[in-house]
Amino acid sequence: MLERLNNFERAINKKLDSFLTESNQNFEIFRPHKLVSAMRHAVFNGGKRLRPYLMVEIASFLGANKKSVFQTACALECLHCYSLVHDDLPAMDNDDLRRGKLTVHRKFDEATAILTGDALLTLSFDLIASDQENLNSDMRVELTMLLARAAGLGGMVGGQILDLEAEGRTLNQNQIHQFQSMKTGTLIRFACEAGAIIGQANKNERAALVKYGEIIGLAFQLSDDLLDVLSTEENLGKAVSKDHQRGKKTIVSLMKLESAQKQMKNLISQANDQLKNFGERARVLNEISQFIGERKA
Ligand code: GRG
Repeated sequence: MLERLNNFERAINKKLDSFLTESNQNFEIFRPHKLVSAMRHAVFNGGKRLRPYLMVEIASFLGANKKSVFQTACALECLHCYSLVHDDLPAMDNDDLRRGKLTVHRKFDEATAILTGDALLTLSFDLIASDQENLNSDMRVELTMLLARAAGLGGMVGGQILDLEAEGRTLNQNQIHQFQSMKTGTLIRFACEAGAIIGQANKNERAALVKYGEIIGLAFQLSDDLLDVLSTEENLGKAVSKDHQRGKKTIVSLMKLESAQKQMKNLISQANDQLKNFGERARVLNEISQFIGERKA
């Protein structure tokens, strides 16, 4: 799995590289060198590319040509990278390191980091809406709307503000699940749904893949919370124990470590249950859920 993810990383990086250049596109006036450098710093710093990988694998096991998914997959990765740049800002998590490298506001400055996030977010919508191999305009409109809903007010951005508001307050497991599925889960769910749309899944297949995405989104967040407690700065490439220090609410802060690890096993098995009707075709998705359950970084 790791080797395939690494191969995928090389392929998607090549495509991302083609979009993050200083050459103007139609209707643009000029691309400032500093902004392009900061965007490239935010994007090319060793991210796992898990969300685009999920999207491409789902669409391709459903029969789509992998190449026809790459631009939408890049759009999602640009949006994910924007969220990390803004999350690291002094007004939010105030982190110096991301993926073992200086965060954008530490390498450049705060204003540049804000604008880098803004430009990655708008580039994401540019990529998803503009012409793409084998994607008709109806598909592109649906993908654009779903990405906006996943990333915005009632999705990732909404989840982020609920998370900030939760610091130092007492929340139950359902409340934590709600903001975590908004903050982290929506982009993972989108990766799966977009793969289903591009692969022209039928109604039942699409529903199962969306459910799979929701469950692995929760598992991914739980693994992130577990790593914050169990891993080291060297392994993760960012500061650890930050959740506890800031009074952040996580499932791990509510229960014993062993219960959280048990919950992780349950989530992985529930995720895999969604794949039963796909048979051998979905084997790579079983491997992805396993990878999330056992990930070390
Ligand atoms: C600032 C609008 C705004 C939103 C921020 C994504 C997010 C919302 C906050 C990040 C906080 C965080 C660490 C959440 C845990 C899950 C997560 C998104 C981890 C990072 O994703 P990975 O591990 O990162 O896929 P790489 O570096 O591999 O791309």
